[in-house]
Amino acid sequence: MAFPKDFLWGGAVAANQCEGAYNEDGKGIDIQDIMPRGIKGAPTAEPTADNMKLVGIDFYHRYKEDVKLFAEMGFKVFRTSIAWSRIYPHGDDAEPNEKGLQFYDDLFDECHKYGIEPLVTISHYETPLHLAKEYNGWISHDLIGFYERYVRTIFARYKDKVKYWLTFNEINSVLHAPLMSGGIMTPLAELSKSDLYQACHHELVASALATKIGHEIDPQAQIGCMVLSMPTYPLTPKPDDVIAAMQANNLNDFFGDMHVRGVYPGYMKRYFRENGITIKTTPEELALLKEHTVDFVSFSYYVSICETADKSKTKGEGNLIGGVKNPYLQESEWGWQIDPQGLRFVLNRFYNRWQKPLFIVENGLGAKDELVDDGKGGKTVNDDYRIAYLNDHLVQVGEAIEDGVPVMGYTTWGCIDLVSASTAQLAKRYGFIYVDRHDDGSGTLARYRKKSFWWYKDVIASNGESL
Ligand code: BGP
Repeated sequence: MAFPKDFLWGGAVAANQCEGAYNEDGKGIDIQDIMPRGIKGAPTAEPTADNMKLVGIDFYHRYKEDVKLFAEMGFKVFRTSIAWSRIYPHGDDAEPNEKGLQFYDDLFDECHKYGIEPLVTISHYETPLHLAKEYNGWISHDLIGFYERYVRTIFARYKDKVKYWLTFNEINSVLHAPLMSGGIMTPLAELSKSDLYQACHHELVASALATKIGHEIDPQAQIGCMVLSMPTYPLTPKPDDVIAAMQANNLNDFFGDMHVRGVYPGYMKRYFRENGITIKTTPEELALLKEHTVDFVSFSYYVSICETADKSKTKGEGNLIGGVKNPYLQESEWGWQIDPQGLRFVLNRFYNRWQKPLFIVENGLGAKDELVDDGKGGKTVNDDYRIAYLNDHLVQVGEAIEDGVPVMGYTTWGCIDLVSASTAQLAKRYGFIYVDRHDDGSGTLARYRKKSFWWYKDVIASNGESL
């Protein structure tokens, strides 16, 4: 497998899913602190003890041990997010919280100690709760100004420590999970498409603004967008199905189109027209979008789906966006269909469409793991299923590179076990490192290397030759 010499191998997490310490050192409450059931359950009025994210895996206090383990695997890059509410506890505060800023200084220093480059998501489903309650999240135009203040602070503070930035995690997910993704308190069923696309417009403008500000503060900064990739196949070769799949792909690729080309595409104007969607934009915002496009496109990839014009077909599960099931694919314990070749397909498609370097910043298998004796006096997880999943996907990344696609790097999702976003459970594990913590609140929080830990170490050491 011909991976480039400077390929960025690593792993990814998000602050809210691993840090814990939800109210320490001046952190404000964010929307994850009131979502104990993930995207499927109603939010609570206050943080409740059954919310696994309040403690997470205690990364806030144990990051040194964890970064050391990442270094042992040979990580070149570590993706995490900055929790907005550690920096601006309410989101609209006049001054940032120094203790929150210091935490990320220390974390990034720890990464650099081992030659690990941080890859930072500016906003990963972590809108400060106050912005959700007072402004209804990204529905409000005011959020652009609060986000601007936040990004100015972090770009200025970390410009010598962070080279790679992502503006919004899975920006397209606001259409499907408005509270989690956009801090929008109005339930999805009560939101009009105009509301949702207005929120998208605000995030897209904020993203362009972040790209502008980031480049002004540090001309060397590499700033990317992050989209939830959802390659959609026609269920049959029937032309009606092919067009249905094309339309589904367009609606998803709209977010990448906006970040790369900076203009509302014709297919989107038609979609707005035919669905009675109206949004407010200003000439200044449209100019900003056009002028400040991204340096690279990053994306998550877990599943592909099918689309058909036949509305009687039932939909399966997927990360946030379900789709019609593909009869040729197996699925995970959570019903997510497994399609390694879909990753080669989407890499080719995105590159052909955007001609930008691509970064796979999430891919992995959520599974129930069993901690067993390793026969040497310690404990491990024999996660051959995870190794098979990741190996098959990386082989397809290698194929895409052979196809001529410039791939900057690959960070597996949840390189250490963490709290799942959709289910809010720890039982759905992704890591190379097992964390002894369970959904009933028990566990010592001790860390154990899984079999996949050694496998990934070999992959990185051989730059993909071992695949
Ligand atoms: C993506 C999110 C992540 C992550 C991942 C896996 O949609 O960006 O935050 O959690 O999906 O999903 P889950 O945790 O629901 O298995």
